[in-house]
Amino acid sequence: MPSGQRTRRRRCCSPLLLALLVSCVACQAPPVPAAETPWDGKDVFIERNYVPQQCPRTVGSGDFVRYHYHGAFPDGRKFDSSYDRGSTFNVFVGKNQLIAGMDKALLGMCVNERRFVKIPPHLGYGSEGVSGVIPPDSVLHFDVLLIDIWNSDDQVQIHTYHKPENCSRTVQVSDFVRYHYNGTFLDGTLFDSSHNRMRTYDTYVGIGWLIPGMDKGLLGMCVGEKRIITVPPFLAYGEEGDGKEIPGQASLVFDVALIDLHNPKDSITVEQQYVPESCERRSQVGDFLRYHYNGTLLDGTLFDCSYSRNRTYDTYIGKGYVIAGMDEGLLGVCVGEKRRIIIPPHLGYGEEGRGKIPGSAVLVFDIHVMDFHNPSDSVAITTHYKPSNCSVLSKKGDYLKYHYNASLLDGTLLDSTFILGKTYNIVLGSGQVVLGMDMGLRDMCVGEKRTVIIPPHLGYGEAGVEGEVPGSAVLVFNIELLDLVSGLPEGYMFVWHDEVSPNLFEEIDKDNNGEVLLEEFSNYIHEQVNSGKGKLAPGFDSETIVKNMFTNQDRNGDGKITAEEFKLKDQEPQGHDEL
Ligand SMILES: *[C@@H]1O[C@H](CO)[C@@H](O)[C@H](O)[C@H]1NC(C)=O
Ligand SMILES: *[C@@H]1O[C@H](CO)[C@@H](O)[C@H](O)[C@H]1NC(C)=O
Ligand SMILES: *[C@@H]1O[C@H](CO)[C@@H](O)[C@H](O)[C@H]1NC(C)=O
Ligand SMILES: *[C@@H]1O[C@H](CO)[C@@H](O)[C@H](O)[C@H]1NC(C)=O
Ligand SMILES: *[C@@H]1O[C@H](CO)[C@@H](O)[C@H](O)[C@H]1NC(C)=O
Ligand SMILES: *[C@@H]1O[C@H](CO)[C@@H](O)[C@H](O)[C@H]1NC(C)=O
Ligand SMILES: [Ca+2]
Repeated sequence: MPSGQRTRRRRCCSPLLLALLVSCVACQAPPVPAAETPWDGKDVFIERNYVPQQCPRTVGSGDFVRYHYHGAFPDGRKFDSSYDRGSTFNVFVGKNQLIAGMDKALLGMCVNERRFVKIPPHLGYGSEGVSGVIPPDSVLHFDVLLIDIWNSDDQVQIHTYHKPENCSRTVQVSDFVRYHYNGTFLDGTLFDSSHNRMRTYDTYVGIGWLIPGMDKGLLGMCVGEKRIITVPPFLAYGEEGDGKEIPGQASLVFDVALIDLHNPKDSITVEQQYVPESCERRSQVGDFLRYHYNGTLLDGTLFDCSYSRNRTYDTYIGKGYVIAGMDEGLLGVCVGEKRRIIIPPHLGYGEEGRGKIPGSAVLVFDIHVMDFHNPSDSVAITTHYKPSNCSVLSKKGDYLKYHYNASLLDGTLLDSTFILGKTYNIVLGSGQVVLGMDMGLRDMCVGEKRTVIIPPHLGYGEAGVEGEVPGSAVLVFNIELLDLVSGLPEGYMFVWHDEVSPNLFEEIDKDNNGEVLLEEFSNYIHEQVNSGKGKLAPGFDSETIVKNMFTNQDRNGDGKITAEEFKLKDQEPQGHDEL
């Protein structure tokens, strides 16, 4: 209904403008600026009431606009208003879809700009007017507020305003992303925000889960990047809008911060950060590992770390005790190694997440391996030095004096005779040391130096030693054997070097009263030892041994041994320890 009709000029004037004119004349003001010269009614009159500071784009011919307007006659009577309908007027500019005056009036406008416009009848509805609404030859006043502009040639516009230092991976088609966003219209009105829901928006990219503009606008983004993605309505919700917050033909502006990124085809990524020079053994399925870790999300948020608990995380690997990605990432490590293991959610905590870990989150574990062993491990012995005449080897019952330094696999010193300044002395095979140590001290000769590695099941077990040895820790002993006193045959605490006297009882029973008291017995045994005829088991308190021997012979417990009670070991029905 645009009108090209020429009509009589100068039909009416705005009362407001007349008033201005009068007042200016009255006050003898300097020459009035061009905009304030009286309107001759030949062309559209435009007054820019508000122009926003930011104006990235102005209306051109062929653009599609959404605007609000209030239309009135010069006397102030309203003839139409978009506000009354509660929705913007949506139309192409410069395509004769508007009255000529409005097509002109909108040109050059910014979003959020407000214009007061006067349209003469020949650029409005002419001498015909609009039946019942606009009388013939009406000048029309419009108060116009521009809400939205786009053009059918528009593409998705991407403006990156923050890019992280490191960007090793960017969003590709079929990736899964988690991001925060604020969605606004071009005029700045917020229509949606992930922050209101207190969680990221999680979706696949490029496969039609999103509006086409977002499917495209997220491509090439890296975690930590922030972008403004401006989407014209034909790549968003189109003519209909979404039926809720988003009206038809609305351009959308998404302020997006990418938090997380993976592809469902991803496996874990392992970045070795430190591998010790000597690495004789690498972890395998079934090994038991102790490690420290920091667990973060891709955006750097720490969700868990072992350090805060002051103890390592201990687990079997490759057996499903930990998340699949960790089970895999912990294979092939050396003791002392540091690695970063990046785990996609399908190998982590999945769509559900857990605790501080959001659903579908990629996990980054920085791990430091303290030690590992296998439950089938025995003691590992490495001999560093062996004397040339190594003929006497340690065996069960021998009394040993040795020096040692004990440490963990990571080198932490636990204990040392070097610090104590004296040897450690034990009877081998008597349960005075942990089983692994007992094994590690066998078949050793004086002067020999060894390293003995003891797995926890042959050491201090899962419990460890409070404040000294961590639970499930592998122990490393460096040992030097200094002295060895051969023990007695198994089961004996005292032996004769020569034949045993046939009248043994009578020899012991010095006063010949037919009874042997402890004192008599003790004197006799010590005499044998001192004269080199007999030998007590080394490494034990001799008084204790003698007392035990006496008690064993004093079968009725009356404190005396009689000839009937007295027996040698080979006469015993089943092994007593003595004689
Ligand atoms: C970026 O990567 C380099 C090399 O991988 C690393 O040294 C640096 O710390 C990284 N910077 C950030 C901010 O992560
Ligand atoms: C969205 O708005 C919130 C709250 O105003 C702000 O903290 C955040 O940085 C904005 N941008 C994104 C991408 O979330
Ligand atoms: C960890 O150890 C440090 C220093 O030994 C101590 O201050 C802290 O309280 C401990 N934390 C826990 C959780 O045991
Ligand atoms: C974990 O973080 C702490 C503190 O930043 C750091 O000292 C430690 O080396 C980190 N551990 C690993 C395995 O990266
Ligand atoms: C043999 O070893 C013993 C210690 O076990 C040592 O006292 C002796 O000197 C050695 N003899 C020779 C010939 O090396
Ligand atoms: C223990 O460590 C000390 C100091 O490093 C060293 O001198 C000594 O030879 C070590 N002892 C053994 C048995 O390895
Ligand atoms: Ca008796």
